[in-house]
Amino acid sequence: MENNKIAVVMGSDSDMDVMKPALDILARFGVPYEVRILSAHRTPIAAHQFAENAKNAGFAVIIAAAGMAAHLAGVMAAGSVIPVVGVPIQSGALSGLDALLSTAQMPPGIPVATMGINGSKNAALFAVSILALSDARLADELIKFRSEMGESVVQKDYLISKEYSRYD
Ligand code: RP5
Repeated sequence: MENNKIAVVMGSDSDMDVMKPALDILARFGVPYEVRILSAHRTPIAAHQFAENAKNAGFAVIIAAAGMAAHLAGVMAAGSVIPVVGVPIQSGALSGLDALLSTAQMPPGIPVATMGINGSKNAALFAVSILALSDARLADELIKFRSEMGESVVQKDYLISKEYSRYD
């Protein structure tokens, strides 16, 4: 089976708003994806089974988002050898620092590519860049995406500079 799908898993439906930018990016690049709520703590067996089956199910990358004591990305990485991209979610008393450290500080041997807090857009772009290694269309689309982003910054630079610069 061709592994061309992205799994977007999150610990709670309360993470969904933060994860929507990831889905927008995957849709923009025409990448198929499946969205699941799986919790390392509340549904640990389902989470582990998903990870174990991910490669056979045709997934190329798992994006895993969770807040607080965030172990979901680690569980995904423990259960599968496909790349796992972690998104620490800003929630609870520590506002995401807890999730950032829980997601990033994996023991040697079981890596998680950890994005910034709430970095769902970058997670999707990172996943697309992995797919683009063996997909020329996606590689071209990524170059186009960056070029458009650069052009929009040039445009903003021009407008902001014109409006706010003073030389007297
Ligand atoms: C984590 O706990 C989830 O990923 C979520 O970010 C956080 C809070 O979950 P809820 O209590 O809102 O379901 O497992």
